[in-house]
Amino acid sequence: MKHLVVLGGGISGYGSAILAKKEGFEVFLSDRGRIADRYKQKLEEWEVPYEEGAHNEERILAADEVVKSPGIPDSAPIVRKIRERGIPVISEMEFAGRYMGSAKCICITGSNGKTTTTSLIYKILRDAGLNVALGGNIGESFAYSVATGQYDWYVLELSSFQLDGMFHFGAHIGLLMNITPDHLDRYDYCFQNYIDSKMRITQNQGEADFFIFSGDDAVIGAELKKRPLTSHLLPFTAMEKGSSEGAHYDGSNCSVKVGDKHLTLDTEKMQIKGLHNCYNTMAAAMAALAAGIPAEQITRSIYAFSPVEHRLEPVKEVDGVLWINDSKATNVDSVWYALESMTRPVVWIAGGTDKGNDYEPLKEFARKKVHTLVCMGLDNTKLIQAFTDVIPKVVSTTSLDAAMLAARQAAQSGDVVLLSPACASFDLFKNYENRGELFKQWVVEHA
Ligand code: UMA
Ligand code: ADP
Repeated sequence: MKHLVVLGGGISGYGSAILAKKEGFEVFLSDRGRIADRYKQKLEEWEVPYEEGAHNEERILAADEVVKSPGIPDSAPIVRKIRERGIPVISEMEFAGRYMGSAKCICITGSNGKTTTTSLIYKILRDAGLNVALGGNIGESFAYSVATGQYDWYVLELSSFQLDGMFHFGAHIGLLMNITPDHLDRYDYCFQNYIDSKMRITQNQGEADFFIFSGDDAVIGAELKKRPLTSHLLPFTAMEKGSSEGAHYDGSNCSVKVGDKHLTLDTEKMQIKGLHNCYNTMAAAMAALAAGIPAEQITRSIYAFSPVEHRLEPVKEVDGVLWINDSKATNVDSVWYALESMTRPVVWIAGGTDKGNDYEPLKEFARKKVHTLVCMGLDNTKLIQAFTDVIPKVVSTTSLDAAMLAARQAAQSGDVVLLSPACASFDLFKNYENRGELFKQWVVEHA
């Protein structure tokens, strides 16, 4: 019997362990930290042996293969030792992909826009009555869905960490939204390493497969020149209208064409706003056309799709001031698109744990659209330095309460108060969800 070790007992690890058990492996799960009670309960139900609090090297190094959770870096000592022994290390996607039968995968990656595009594609397929599961970097794990259900389609959001351990797995429909620097700490601070990881979305794709990508992204354009692809290429653009197939946004409508099927979307009728959401929608529409969904059904689902929580989510309009929660904007690029989409004067709440941000690209929109910047973080020095001569009023605060009071005081009727931090949340909050939830709660209770 093949001996499989699963490293990490989070959502990815427990799903992989259960799938391995179901497929008849002798499986052992090891977590260096604590495993949540709900996952332990599942492991016990499925009679999967596990350990927590340490990695038992002897037991782990006896594995034939290791499935590594995406959050565990290659630099972790245990991973180095596994590799030194020549034991293959794969990702949950690679593992689960072996057991999904004849199901087809739509896989979405990119630095920004993954969750929005994944959720939209999932909605379109589900509305159309397809037998579809959602997974990957969102919701339940892919492995758990493969172990416990039988689906015809999987819509999978893939992080670069999940792509890294993929070797034979191929997406029938692969989407690459954009590539901007992120997670560089996991890629030896080398942008090209991160780019190479993202480009793995195209691996193992053949003539029957589709590759949907941003035709406006210079990084992707340069990569495509380096590698000839045999899949059906479908770019989405807002700049120049390129090939006859693909999608184009002309400032008011999105026209989408895949083979002989096409549709046109009126962006006024869409609930998700801004240029970035036009990109996301064009990509999703092409994926759905490639999956064989009729154009009218796609259009209907798109118009009915509302923003995913914490992504430019309108919370409430109070005394003419609209409060918007964009807590998931944890990098400069996502804030660029948030500011781009603003049509009213802005009070901007930003700050948190800096990820080595360069704020230069935001200055033009900040100058034109923002009258007050409320910095919300333990160390606001960098934001204050960047925007003092750009935005008329810059206020420094070190708590959510103080930031919200300052924003309320600064906002005039007709304004927007936008939480779009450009930073991670860990200085003041548990995570970006916690930051967004507290923001919304404050608006409801005090705005
Ligand atoms: N651990 C060890 N040994 C180590 C280091 C960690 O055992 O040396 C253990 C930890 O104690 C912990 C477990 O590994 O219990 C955590 O594994 P994990 O960080 O991979 O977390 P999971 O709960 O399994 O969730 C992962 C993804 N997390 C990360 O990539 C950080 C989830 O993405 C994903 O949804 C899930 O697998 C299912 O595939 C989350 C995420 O933050 C949403 N993703 C990043 C992002 O979106 O920016 C990439
Ligand atoms: P991801 O899953 O890749 O983090 P999300 O859909 O969760 O992407 O969006 C994360 C942040 O990026 C949000 O602030 C959102 O408004 C912004 N965003 C969404 N789509 C795009 C895009 N195509 N390009 C740039 N920013 C985007």
